[in-house]
Amino acid sequence: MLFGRLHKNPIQLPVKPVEKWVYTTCGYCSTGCSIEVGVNKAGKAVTARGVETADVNRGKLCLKGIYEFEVFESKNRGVVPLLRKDRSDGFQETSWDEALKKTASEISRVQAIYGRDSFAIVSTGQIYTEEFYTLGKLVRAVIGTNNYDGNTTLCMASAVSGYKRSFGSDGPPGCYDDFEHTGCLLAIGSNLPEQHPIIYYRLKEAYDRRKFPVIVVDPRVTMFAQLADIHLPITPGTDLVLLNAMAHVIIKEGLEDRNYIQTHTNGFEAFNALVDQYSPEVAEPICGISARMIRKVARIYAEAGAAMTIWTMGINQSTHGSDGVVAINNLNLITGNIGKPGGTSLSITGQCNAMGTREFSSCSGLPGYRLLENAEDRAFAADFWGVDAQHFPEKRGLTETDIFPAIERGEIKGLWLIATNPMTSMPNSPKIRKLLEQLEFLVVQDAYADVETAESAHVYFPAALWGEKTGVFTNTERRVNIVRKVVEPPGQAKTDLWIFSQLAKQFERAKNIHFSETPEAVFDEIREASKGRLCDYSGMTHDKIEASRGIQWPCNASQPQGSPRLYADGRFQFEDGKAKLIPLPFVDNNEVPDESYPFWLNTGRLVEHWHTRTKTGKIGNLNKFSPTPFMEINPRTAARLGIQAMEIVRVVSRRDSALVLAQLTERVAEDAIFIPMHYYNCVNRLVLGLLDPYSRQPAYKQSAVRLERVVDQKTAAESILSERTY
Ligand SMILES: Nc1nc2c(c(=O)[nH]1)N[C@H]1C(S)=C(S)[C@@H](COP(=O)(O)OP(=O)(O)OC[C@H]3O[C@@H](n4cnc5c(=O)[nH]c(N)nc54)[C@H](O)[C@@H]3O)O[C@H]1N2
Ligand SMILES: Nc1nc2c(c(=O)[nH]1)N[C@H]1C(S)=C(S)[C@@H](COP(=O)(O)OP(=O)(O)OC[C@H]3O[C@@H](n4cnc5c(=O)[nH]c(N)nc54)[C@H](O)[C@@H]3O)O[C@H]1N2
Ligand code: SF4
Ligand SMILES: [Mo]
Repeated sequence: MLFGRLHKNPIQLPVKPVEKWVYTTCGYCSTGCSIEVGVNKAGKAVTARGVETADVNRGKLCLKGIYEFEVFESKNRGVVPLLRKDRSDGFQETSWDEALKKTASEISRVQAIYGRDSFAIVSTGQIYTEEFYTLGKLVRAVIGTNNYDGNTTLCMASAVSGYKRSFGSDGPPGCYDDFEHTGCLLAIGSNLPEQHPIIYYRLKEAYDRRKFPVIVVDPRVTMFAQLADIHLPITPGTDLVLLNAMAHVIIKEGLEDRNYIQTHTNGFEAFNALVDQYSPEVAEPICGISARMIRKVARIYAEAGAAMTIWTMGINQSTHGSDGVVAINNLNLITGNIGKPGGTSLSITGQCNAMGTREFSSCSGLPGYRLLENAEDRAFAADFWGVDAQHFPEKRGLTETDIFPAIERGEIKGLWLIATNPMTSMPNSPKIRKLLEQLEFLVVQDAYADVETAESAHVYFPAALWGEKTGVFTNTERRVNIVRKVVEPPGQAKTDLWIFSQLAKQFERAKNIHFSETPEAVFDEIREASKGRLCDYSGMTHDKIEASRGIQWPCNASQPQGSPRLYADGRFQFEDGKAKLIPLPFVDNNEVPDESYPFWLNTGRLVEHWHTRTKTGKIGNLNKFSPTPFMEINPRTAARLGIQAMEIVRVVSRRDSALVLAQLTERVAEDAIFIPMHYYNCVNRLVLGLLDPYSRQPAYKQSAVRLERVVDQKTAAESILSERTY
């Protein structure tokens, strides 16, 4: 039963004549559903279905996956490379050769004048792993800038940082099968039914069979909260205090797993001394959850036999994002819940291939979870690529969120954006536009020519999209799955892989470095580079992946079918094999509501839309559900302020203001509003986006705003409609 309905009424696509079914993996979220796209005699994608034999989705798809084949026909795709001398000129169509030459010469020019790190690159979590690997080689071995990052800093950086601090390496240890074995599921800041509908379906299947407590921690009464056994409507930004208090109760009541702590962890004494200060009575006024309830959930968790925690952006996008992840790991380490069936810390990943970029893009290091900080790792990559190890920096450069301030300071003069749209997704968006305009050279590589960033670009590279090329994605549970090419890219659009390998040819210093040009050949390099690493792909091939409907790494000679879990033997990635228990004092540094800005502004997602809507905004079957920016507001708050349902309201923060429709709903508390992130020139005008000190991820979920009624509704409506409404 999905979403609590007794009789499901699944979406039925009209039956169309299909010549062949092509196996792919969904290119939206990181659930990793297998899709077969039906192609007709004319080579056109006409329908789609979930793959019954795929363990992840077992024939199911959410509405984004069902309609994904419609992206091939969506409007405003980039079909020809574009070039302009300066921003006052219009774009001219150009050849690939010219566009690549111009880009390479501008990169070289900027680096020659201002130094090699003055050219920055920001990529994505949404291209294939083969493409990431090739980009990494181009950046680290050829271009040489250290200011190279991905939009994953906006997304999974806190999870990565937290895993590294606790376990010595990135890599989610659990899997979806853990739902089948768990005795308790704690979900923090994750709206699974809307954002990962098919992971939710897997959870619900297990839950319906075996009823176990599901506890949801979210300030908002999400669909997940409504379906939970216990909902903890936490005060925004205080999850760390709740987690410390749960550990406090567990240790005070002797419910911890002493044996596991002694054998597999370091740091218990200092950790215990810290959580000792966080009694449920101390926590109650900070996180707004009663001491009685904190004791109750701590006991349920510790006594469950096997218990697991999942989390997403409610934890990661916070000033204590990385600490929140470490606190979740602490909780699971003291209860012996890592690497065992049903006992795990499973971050629910965001984008379809946010995992692949972490593994092989060399964004924050070198391929295969290797580190720039480690001489042996640098030597390996140098040897593998045929460059001098001296060429590599000895520590990682700036993250995306530090690259923009560096543009403002004049340290970065050129930028290459690949499959990401910071004009809509970064906090403080009006400032982002100014900074893009300040660059001497901006190149935008995107599947859509109408992406907002292209307005400020000097060069635009039209990219092939999901399903117009072959390659692999890694999902939330470390499962590598393949997307086969379904249709040809439109016009002159080229795969990201082609663009990277052709751009490499423009540089003299790439002459002696080999760039493989087919996804299969790149995959072979990845297999080789990953041998013996935690993210070992050496036992996989494209065909084997398709036949298995995805394989979970590590996959090698001793684990040829892959590995469902990490750390089952309790050996972690630190030198001595032990995990770390880390004391985490709570620092309250958020922007919080006050007299002038009395409401919490919470932001996030809707099931029907994908991020900045470059894709879903153009698919009628998705966009029709919410074509216009809106906020969720509590009906009592609305009544108090005289706001009617569907009235346009001005939301004002210390940064800027935005116009939204009012949707009256009990999903939000009386002192909070929620605005989806999907609309251009909307919520990210308002968000402060303080950064987590470890991960540099922005706190998108906590800002303070006030609400102003708008007298002239007609002009306000025109203003909203003048924005990108698609
Ligand atoms: N339909 C759809 N699905 C998607 C995406 C999409 O754009 N559309 N994007 C994908 C990506 S990249 C990501 S990262 C994931 C995100 O997936 P989720 O993180 O599940 O989605 P969000 O809506 O960003 O935020 C989740 C919840 O965090 C809660 N929250 C806010 N503040 C706090 C807090 O202080 N504490 C706690 N505990 N919770 C808080 C919010 O109320 C919200 O319900 O979704 C992926 N799936
Ligand atoms: N207020 C607020 N802001 C947020 C968030 C939030 O919760 N609240 N969440 C943050 C998070 S978790 C994320 S992940 C970011 C996402 O932010 P972005 O990455 O900026 O958003 P997308 O719309 O996914 O941008 C992807 C771009 O890649 C293009 N594209 C798609 N496929 C391909 C391809 O194969 N090749 C190329 N070259 N281009 C392609 C698309 O057209 C699109 O322009 O937003 C962040 N911003
Ligand atoms: S749950 Fe995620 S991966 Fe599965 S069909 Fe929906 S968007 Fe695609
Ligand atoms: Mo994300």
